[in-house]
Amino acid sequence: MASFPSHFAWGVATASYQIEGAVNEDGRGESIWDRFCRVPGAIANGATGDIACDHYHRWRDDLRLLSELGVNAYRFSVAWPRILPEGTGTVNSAGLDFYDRLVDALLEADITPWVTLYHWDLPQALEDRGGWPNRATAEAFAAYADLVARRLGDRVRHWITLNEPSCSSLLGYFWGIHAPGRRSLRDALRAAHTLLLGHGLAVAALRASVSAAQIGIAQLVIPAYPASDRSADLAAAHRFDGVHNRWFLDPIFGRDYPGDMRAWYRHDVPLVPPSDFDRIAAPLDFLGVNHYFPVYVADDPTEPLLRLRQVVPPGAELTALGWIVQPAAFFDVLLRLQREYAPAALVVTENGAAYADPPPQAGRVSDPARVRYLAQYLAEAARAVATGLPLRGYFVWTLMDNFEWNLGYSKRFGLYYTDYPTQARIPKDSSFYYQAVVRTGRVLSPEEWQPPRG
Ligand code: IFM
Repeated sequence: MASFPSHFAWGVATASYQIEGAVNEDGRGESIWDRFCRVPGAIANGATGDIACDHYHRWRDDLRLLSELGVNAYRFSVAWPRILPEGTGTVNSAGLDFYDRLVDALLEADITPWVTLYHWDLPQALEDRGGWPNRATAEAFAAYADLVARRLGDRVRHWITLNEPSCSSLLGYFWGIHAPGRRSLRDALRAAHTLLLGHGLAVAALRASVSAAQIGIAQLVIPAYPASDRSADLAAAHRFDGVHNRWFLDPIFGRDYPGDMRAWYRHDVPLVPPSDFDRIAAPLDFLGVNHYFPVYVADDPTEPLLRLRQVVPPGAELTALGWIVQPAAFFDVLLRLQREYAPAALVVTENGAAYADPPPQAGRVSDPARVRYLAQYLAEAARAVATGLPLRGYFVWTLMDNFEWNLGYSKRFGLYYTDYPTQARIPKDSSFYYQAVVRTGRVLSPEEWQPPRG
């Protein structure tokens, strides 16, 4: 049985827009997701985050779930439009009060808060001024980070600046399937740069007001394997890696944007002052890794911009999102990050899976596929620890089923089942499994582990 060090951070993760609801309460401003959800056809079944899991009102109950799980860490995000409804300027103190209470209650329950400053809910007012492609948004983000740090920094030591800047820029500004729904490579690359610059400026702001801060960024890492050993496929896989991973990781670790991708993107790469790269590379205490699946990539001359396509190997096991289940790829990611970037520490800030869970029966949900997924991925995390990688924590995505962005409520990732009409949270077997792992600090094989009765 694989084991973890005793000081390991065991947690679950959530994000403001995905769970809070209460979008018009207590002075919260509009976010790009509020606006995007109103675009016909943008979100599955026309869903919105207006109510989501109603966590804004039910957070005390949700904290009880954390205690039930026995986790010692909880990663949540602060909604920028609750704090600064216009993105800059007037502060909405009711917004800060909400997170203030949440932090106090977590500490009382002996759960360490890990605060993400940006998990995709940009104030719409900033999008109206150009959004992330506008360089001024980096300064606005740093000012917001400073504000939150001054309010919570006496109690919160663990900070994550951005969640998955690759998604904010590529899905939001290039493919247009996430808010704000724009489709321009040039804008996406500008957005990526402003996000990274904002990250660097926010790190400086956090260091200035939080003593002994532990600061990181949560990067989505998607390992890309070639679909065949043809050299064109090898190059396509490397290109996918450049688009999704290296473009966002290299500058964080003191490098320029990768040269092969600069050459590929050519005139779409923004011209920026070289000093930006010094700011972006502000030293971090850990690299947050969000990992879910690998991809297999083939060269595709018919695809105009990136000249590649993903293929699914025959017989591959898939989650409800069609994501390939390949636990060994998780170990590869952790090993590679350590070898190529040597971060001070690694923390898995998200890992988990969506499955078509059956409806609850007798107050329980049976989700053997998720139990298996977690067991296999946790075993790889344990292998990373045993190999000597500085892995310091692991957060399951996610506490309870919630608003899965453009997929609305159609996909369930939670350890708890959210019954949206009643807002009941119903434990899935995976919640009991994770509880057992957290309690013992060991990865139990699904075969030897039985869900508790009744
Ligand atoms: O739900 C998302 C989360 O907001 C960011 N990382 C991936 C998760 C699953 O898609």
